[in-house]
Amino acid sequence: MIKFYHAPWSRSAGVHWLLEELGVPYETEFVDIRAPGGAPESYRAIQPNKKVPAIVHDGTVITERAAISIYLADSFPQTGLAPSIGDRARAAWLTWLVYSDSVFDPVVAAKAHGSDYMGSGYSYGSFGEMVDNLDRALSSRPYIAGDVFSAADTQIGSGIHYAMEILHVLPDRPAFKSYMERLQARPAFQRYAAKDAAAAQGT
Ligand SMILES: N[C@@H](CCC(=O)N[C@@H](CS)C(=O)NCC(=O)O)C(=O)O
Repeated sequence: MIKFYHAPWSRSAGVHWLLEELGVPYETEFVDIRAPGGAPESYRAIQPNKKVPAIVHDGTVITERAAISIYLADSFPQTGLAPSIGDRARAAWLTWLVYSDSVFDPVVAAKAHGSDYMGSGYSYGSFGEMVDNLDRALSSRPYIAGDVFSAADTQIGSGIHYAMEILHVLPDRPAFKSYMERLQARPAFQRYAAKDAAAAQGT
């Protein structure tokens, strides 16, 4: 059984969407990250920084979005959301899946808070470099890692969705808009979004 530690409208969105894409049973445990003082101290036993998401799969804890996404997609190979080990397609898949947290997210967060690349002492590049990299990739193929939808799309797609719709920091490039239209048409995207909206409204 999978237990999913989650907060609606947060960085756990991509994993929530991935769970819906996988179509496997999971149980959601809501974590109140917005409470004064953050999530309860007891949650540190699951996620050492008290952040969402986290997963417990048959007693095994896994944290960090990229790691969770790789773990889940590899654990359910029949869903086709990960190229198999040994397949060269895994190179682009892993690259984008990790880029999402190591470059895209910090660059977007810095932009939303009014700063940009602060020099080579930081591991992520500039906002402009990131946007152009993403634009080149999404202008050349339907999905971020190639011709097939995968767990790299739930990672980067959930980030683009948040950056465009909520933070309004990503430019309205045609490649971003058509990519998001493709992703938002997916029944699993619509299911996770509806569940998050209901949870956020306490219904
Ligand atoms: N590095 C973590 C970051 C997750 C993260 O930033 N989660 C936010 C949700 S938007 C959180 O739980 N924040 C609560 C807090 O910092 O107290 C991951 O990729 O899983």
